[in-house]
Formats: sequence, structure tokens, C-alpha cells
Amino acid sequence: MLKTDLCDLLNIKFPIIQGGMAWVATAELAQAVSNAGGLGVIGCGNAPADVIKEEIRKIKKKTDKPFGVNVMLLSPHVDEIMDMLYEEKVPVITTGAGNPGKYIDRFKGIGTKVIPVVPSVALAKRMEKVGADAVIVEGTEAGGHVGELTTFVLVPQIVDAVNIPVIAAGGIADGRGIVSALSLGAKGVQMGTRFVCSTECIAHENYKNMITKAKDRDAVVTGRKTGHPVRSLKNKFTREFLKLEKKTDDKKELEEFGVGSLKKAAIEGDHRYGSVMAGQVSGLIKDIKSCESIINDIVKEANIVKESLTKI
Ligand code: TUI
Repeated sequence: MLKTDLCDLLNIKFPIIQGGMAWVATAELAQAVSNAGGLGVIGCGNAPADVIKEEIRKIKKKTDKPFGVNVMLLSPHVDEIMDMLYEEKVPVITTGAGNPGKYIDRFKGIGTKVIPVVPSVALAKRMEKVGADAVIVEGTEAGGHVGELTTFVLVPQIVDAVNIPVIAAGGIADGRGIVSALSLGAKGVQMGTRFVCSTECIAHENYKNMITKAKDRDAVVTGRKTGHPVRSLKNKFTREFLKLEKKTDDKKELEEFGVGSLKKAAIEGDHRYGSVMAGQVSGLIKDIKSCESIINDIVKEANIVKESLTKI
């Protein structure tokens, strides 16, 4: 029944991790995923430590299952957040948008598992060397801040290069996706966009509806010139951003254009002028349902797919 080494490492029922997305991955979403047998993850984004500490207190009241916190390493609050996570002895830390090497060692002593997102073989190897417990290999299909390579080519290369468990992310939203990831050698998956379209996610309904209505080519990348490319759904915001990118090389001006845009879309519901960060898999997501249904339906489908493969 879809059990892998990752389930033992993290003490979870299904090898499914929820992406730790800024603004929308609150305790409310994370507890629902953890209670359904996956690993729920609170996203720090650029929030200060006290805001995240409050979310951790909330989730500890709502579940006795393991959960994680995602630390976005470009945040100005990284050091105070890492100190707070140490004090709170959180079960799992995932990281994104940088190299968490210098933080890993201290968490060994308290049993916190540290799982960095890596967009390349080189960084995966470096993370294994400095003691990461697993790596999340995120392809460019993902939403938000993305690398260059696809999940399909990156996962097997990193599986061959390291001995720690690999978790595939980017482009996965159903049972077919999970079985494919496991076929490539991954021990589990991380899904973000699929969990945004859940009843428990606090994202504005305009944001969720834009994902369920999206078509195959709607998730575009802006900000390549800034060095921090971001994938979000096509709208006035992405069109204006791309226009500005043609006009200027000024990184600061381009970065400033994006500031506050995710909150605008995800919380205020401005799906035209805000940044609706979501992955290419948006075109595959057609409904909004509970995290429990999302996970149970995916596991059911994965088992059917597994069964059908034995007949090939
Ligand atoms: O981090 C994400 N997704 C995100 S972060 C975010 S907030 C943001 N907003 C504007 C600009 C930048 C970020 C929205 N979505 N996913 C994980 C991820 N990590 N994707 C890519 C990476 C990554 C990139 C470079 C990880 C490590 C890395 O290392 C560079 C180095 O130091 O070697």
C-alpha cells in the first residue's frame, strides 16, 4: 500500500509531503495533511519567527502526527527562525531557495530531520555530505521559485548520485504522478499546487478557482533576469512583469515589481494584479476537496496504476 523508506524515516503513513508554500501553507492546511497520513508543512515565506511560532503552537494542538516547517532561505528572518525551530523541536524542516548547509548539524542532536529542496545534482551531493536526511528534487514544472531542469530528468540523476532518500516535486498531482516518481527511484513526492486546491487551504477562492480553470500552457515564468525565476499563472501581473523585463535589466526594479504580489493574490484575492504562484500541473487539477480526499484518492489511483503496470 504505497509504503516506502520515507514513511519510516518521517513516521508517516503515506510518502506524500505537502509543499511549504508562503502565505497559504498555514497550520490549518498542514494539520489536515498530517492527520490524513501525509506530512503537513507550515511555510515561513518572509514571515518573522513569532508568527511561525504561533502556527507551530496551533498545529501541535490539532495533531499528534509529525509535521514540518519550510524555511525560505532568502528570508531576512532565517537565523531567528532556525533558533525558534530548534527550541520548538519541530520534527521536520524543509528548506527552499538556497543552501541550508550551515544550519544542519545542530538539528542532529534533537532528531529533527532536515530536507533541503535541490535543483541540481551538485547541490544534492553537497547536502548529502553535510548531513541532510533526504532531498526534495524539484523540477521546473513546480510553482513559485523554480530551477531549470524538469522533474523527469533530474530525479533519476540525483537518485544515482546520492544514497539518501529522494523526494520528487514539480508536476505531480495524482496517482499516476506518484507511481511515475517512484519508478524514477524517488521514495516519495511533494505536492504544492494540488494542496492549494483543498478546502482547508486558506488561499482566497479566486486563487483556487484560477488553478482549477487553468489550461496546460497557463503557468509561466517571470523574473528570469532577477536570478530568482518564479512560476505563476498568466494574468495582468505576469504580462506587465514580462513587458518590464524586456524594457530593463535593472534587477532591483524587477524585484520590486514582485514585492507583495503573492499576498495580493493568495490573501486579498486579486487574481489579476497579484502573483498566482502555481505549477504546470494546474491544468490537471479540476476540483477543490479535503486533504483527506486528495490523499485517499491519490493513494487509491496509485495502487490501480501499480496493478496495471504489472500486466505490461
Ligand atoms: O523555494 C521554492 N519555492 C518558492 S520560494 C518562494 S518566495 C520567493 N519569492 C520571490 C523570489 C524568490 C522566492 C516562492 N516559491 N522552492 C524550492 C526551490 N529551491 N526551488 C529552487 C530552489 C533552490 C534554488 C537554488 C534551492 C537551492 C538553490 O541553491 C543555490 C545555491 O546556493 O547553490
